[in-house]
Amino acid sequence: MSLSSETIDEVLYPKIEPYATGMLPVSDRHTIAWECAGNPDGTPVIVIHGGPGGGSQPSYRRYFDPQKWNIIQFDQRGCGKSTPYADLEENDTMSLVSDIEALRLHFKVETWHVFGGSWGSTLSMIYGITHPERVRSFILRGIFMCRKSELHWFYQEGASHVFPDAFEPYFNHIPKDEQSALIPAYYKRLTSEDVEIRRAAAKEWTRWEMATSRLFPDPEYLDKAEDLDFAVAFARIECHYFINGIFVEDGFILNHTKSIEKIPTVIVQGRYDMVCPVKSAWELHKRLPNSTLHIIPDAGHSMGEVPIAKALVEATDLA
Ligand code: STX
Repeated sequence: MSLSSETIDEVLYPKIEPYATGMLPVSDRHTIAWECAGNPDGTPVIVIHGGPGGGSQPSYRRYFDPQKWNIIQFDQRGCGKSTPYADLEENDTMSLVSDIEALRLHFKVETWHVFGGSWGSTLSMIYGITHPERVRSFILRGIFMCRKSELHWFYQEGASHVFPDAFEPYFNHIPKDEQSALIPAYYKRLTSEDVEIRRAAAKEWTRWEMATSRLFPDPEYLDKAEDLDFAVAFARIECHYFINGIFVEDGFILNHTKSIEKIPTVIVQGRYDMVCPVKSAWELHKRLPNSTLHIIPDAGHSMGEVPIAKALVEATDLA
């Protein structure tokens, strides 16, 4: 269901296969899966997926003109095809930043465009703050700065006021005496020794996120939570990052916008984004004089929503 008369297939580029894939060892423990698609001599763009723990998807290539772009995708530590799967050791924000640099060096790229939504926007910006000279432009969606206030809004109380029906099973999965702190309660279960406890918690955690990601919930999207192999990595890795405050000080991104303020930035943000409310995009835009903010009036959080997809394709066409 959508307000738009166009379909997602009409606004995105056609499906393409990668022209190269591989695995890059980044530590004694972790190996990162990567894929390149489009034009090997095209303008390089690194695609940074969400979660953390969501993994990159073939559909993400479709936001780029394959003649123009050399599209580089990878799965962050512990998810997608990266190994070891769902592993939380040596899995932190600055390690992911150094993995992105390892990929850049591997592909002999001097500078590239950085494309990311949701947690992908968080990591894109932290990468840019750490290595500003490597970023030609940012194309960001569903801005998430992972502050305590944003985590509280989505995982404790806030989005619950708009989606009380979807919130109920997520909330009731946790016994009463732990309900005042849902992230720690889920963390305990997602890291339990008992695989059934882990899987049951992963399913509720993931369902909550999938049910709230779109203005018009999509049953196909909800099925992601039924895929427990996906859900276990997604929920465990997300919860691990969040309980650790993404391993940086609260407000890190807004405190460091000075280092990225010259980088051309396009922000695409759904007005009715319940996972990452538009306030964060607004605050970021105010701090980045070289940014353009597109608030999409008829969309939520997901890049799979037609009006969001359309705005993202316009941005990559113009970049
Ligand atoms: N997490 C937001 C996020 O980055 C708080 C995200 N939510 N769903 C996703 O990512 C996937 C599309 C990767 C499943």
